[in-house]
Amino acid sequence: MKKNGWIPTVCYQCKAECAILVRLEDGCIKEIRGNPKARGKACVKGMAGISLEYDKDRLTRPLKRTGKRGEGKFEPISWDEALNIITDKLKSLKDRGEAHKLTANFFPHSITDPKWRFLDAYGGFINTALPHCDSGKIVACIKTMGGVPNHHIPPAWFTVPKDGIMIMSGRHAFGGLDDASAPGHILDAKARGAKLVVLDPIFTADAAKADWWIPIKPAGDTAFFLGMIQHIIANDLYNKKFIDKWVREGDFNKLKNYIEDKTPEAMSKICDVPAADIKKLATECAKAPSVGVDSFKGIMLGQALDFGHAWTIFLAVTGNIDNPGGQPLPDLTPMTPVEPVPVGPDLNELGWHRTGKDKESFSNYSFIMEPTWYQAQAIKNGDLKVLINSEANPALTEMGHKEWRDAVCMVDDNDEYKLELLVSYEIMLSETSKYADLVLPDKSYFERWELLYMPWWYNFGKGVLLRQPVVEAPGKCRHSNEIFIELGKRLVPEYFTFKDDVEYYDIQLAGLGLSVKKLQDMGGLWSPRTMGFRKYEKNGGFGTPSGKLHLYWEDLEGVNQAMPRPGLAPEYEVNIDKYPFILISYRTIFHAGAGQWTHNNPQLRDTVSGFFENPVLINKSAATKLNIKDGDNVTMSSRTGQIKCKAKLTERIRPDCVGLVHGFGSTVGRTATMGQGVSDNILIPDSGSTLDWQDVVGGESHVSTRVRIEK
Ligand SMILES: Nc1nc2c(c(=O)[nH]1)N[C@H]1C(S)=C(S)[C@@H](COP(=O)(O)OP(=O)(O)OC[C@H]3O[C@@H](n4cnc5c(=O)[nH]c(N)nc54)[C@H](O)[C@@H]3O)O[C@H]1N2
Ligand SMILES: Nc1nc2c(c(=O)[nH]1)N[C@H]1C(S)=C(S)[C@@H](COP(=O)(O)OP(=O)(O)OC[C@H]3O[C@@H](n4cnc5c(=O)[nH]c(N)nc54)[C@H](O)[C@@H]3O)O[C@H]1N2
Ligand code: SF4
Ligand SMILES: [Mo]
Repeated sequence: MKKNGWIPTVCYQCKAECAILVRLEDGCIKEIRGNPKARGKACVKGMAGISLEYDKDRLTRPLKRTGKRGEGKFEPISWDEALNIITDKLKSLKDRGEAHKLTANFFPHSITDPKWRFLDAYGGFINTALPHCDSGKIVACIKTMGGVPNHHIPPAWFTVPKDGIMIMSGRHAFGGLDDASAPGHILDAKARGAKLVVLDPIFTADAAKADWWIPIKPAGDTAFFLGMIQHIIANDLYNKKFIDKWVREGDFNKLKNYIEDKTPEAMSKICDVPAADIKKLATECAKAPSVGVDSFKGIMLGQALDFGHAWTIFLAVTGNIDNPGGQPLPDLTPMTPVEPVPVGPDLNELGWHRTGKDKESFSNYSFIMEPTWYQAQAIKNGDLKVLINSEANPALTEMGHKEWRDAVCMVDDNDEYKLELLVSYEIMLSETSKYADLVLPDKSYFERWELLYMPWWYNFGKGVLLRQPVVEAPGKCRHSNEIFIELGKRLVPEYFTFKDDVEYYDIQLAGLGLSVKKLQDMGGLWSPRTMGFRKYEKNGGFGTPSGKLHLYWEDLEGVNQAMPRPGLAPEYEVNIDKYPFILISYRTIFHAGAGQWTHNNPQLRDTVSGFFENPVLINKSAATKLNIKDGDNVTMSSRTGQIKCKAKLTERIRPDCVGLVHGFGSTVGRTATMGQGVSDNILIPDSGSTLDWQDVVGGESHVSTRVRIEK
């Protein structure tokens, strides 16, 4: 390991995973910046990674619970003892024919992440954070364009031509970074003569840079896009050549019939944007050389799947699929399979851990991985027996976290926990680890090997990035991948014949003529550096069954979703008098998720240069009516909970909305508990216990909930 100089690796202060350079002095990290070779930039969190690495709260040895779940009392144990406990439990689970009752929460850094391999080989169930973000778009991408399941492929803003249009619809790209270089690319495109349009109930940093801010009503985005599509079709502004060649026969006519009455005037009533504005943007988009639409969390409460559908139709009628400045389709890096390739369990047969009255209708959606909050239901039902948590914080991160906490503490008639084993892999203790039977100390992203080759690496199209150790791990930390490989060797050895993680990656890289060592020598990055636009032309069509775009989803006729529905989510239509405001939770550039990592970071939690607390944003006119002044203490209640916080009056939010930064409220960690702030998730209802309708719209209500504010 080098002791001095700049080393290329990959940041993991948030899920964007940007390419960075780390400067070492005598083996100590002194500076972090973006890796220019990968067009990388480091944001404020990325640069503050030094404080994470040397945090006094870092875990350094395995811990075993001594008190009750939730008390957070532990004693140190050896790795051997910890691994024996896990192996014994997993052996007995498999012997009972219940291997699929193991779930692992983790963030897959690649689709053949060793953790995922273990789950497939053992027969367990993966649960990732991914569906929270944009499952509506993922499913739509598969259904309409036959795209590969993909977390998020933002338009490649660095390819936007002059006069191209960039639309942010429920996307806060300057705060919820998907790549720290994206804001710079957006501004560069603007400087080239492209236009930025932001649809957001809050005047965000993006809105401040925009040519046009449209303060849309929350969940109005589907209606807004349908209004634009109607205008484009009714006025013959659509891309006829593209549609004739690439849309499945009959679909465009079905769309034409369906869209006839979705006029900008009609849609305006739903989304609260003047019809003239809908028409203006529609006309501009039809004429522009390219239009890219980025949307993410903001569309998740509205009928997320309906929005995703409207989004793909809009791209199709304007001819903006897989073109520069439009929506790229993924291009998978051809990694070599590691034989024998394990086949995961058939969850349709064994049963997803879905519960509730809409369990059956979920099969319609072909691809939505189970969000964390369903774990609570699965534990109650006896469908989840062992949970291994890593790189996630379900006790805090989600609405429904209270149900999750109750469920993991639930006992059966013999006074045994219904969830038989809960293991949490951590860098530092978290809200979740307080409930764990075993807490395992992970290596930080500065201390471990990892191969990243998912197709959404925004900056260079397909490629491979290497995360490599730049410093030694403290104490007895071991990376979760090493441990899952070890568990694999113990439980399903036929799939784990390679020596370790590095040898596993070497096999995967062989087909590209690479190895970990070679990649290291090349500066940690391999990429042909092409986005590979209009791949459907070369590949003879799209990945759909017909090879054409499917605008009409006949398989969802039964649930009335063959075409996107413009209506607002049911949550908006009830309890308006009692809860007059819509709560919007959003991100700040200083913090990531509800994780310990940034909230416990003194640089990011600093009162002057960081983000210390999360007051509720209220529009001045609305606050005046309630006699609330700037800085007043207020209570905010929803039908599921109540919080107390400070009020911050501003003009920068719609008067019918209030805003709260997501991710606060941790009760562990020296710095995390010093700062102030409240968790938005106390207020947000979850579908497991409160919102019956959510399963059938494919959305999740992180973004907005009805609330009341009182002084
Ligand atoms: N700094 C930071 N960066 C992150 C993360 C982080 O935690 N911190 N997390 C990463 C992850 S996992 C994700 S999923 C992404 C999320 O990235 P984003 O989705 O861009 O993040 P949010 O800030 O939650 O953005 C939601 C935006 O939508 C707006 N909004 C809310 N409701 C509506 C609506 O109905 N319509 C419209 N048009 N707008 C609406 C909000 O005001 C807010 O500006 O960020 C990633 N990057
Ligand atoms: N109200 C509301 N709720 C939301 C959202 C929202 O916008 N509003 N956003 C949702 C979204 S899009 C997502 S993706 C989820 C994310 O939710 P989670 O997937 O739970 O992610 P985080 O909250 O960031 O928690 C990550 C955890 O991993 C730990 N960690 C960090 N680095 C490492 C590491 O190297 N190894 C290990 N073992 N652990 C590590 C952190 O300390 C932290 O405890 O939250 C969802 N919840
Ligand atoms: S956006 Fe910032 S914190 Fe997230 S990976 Fe990139 S540099 Fe790191
Ligand atoms: Mo996310």
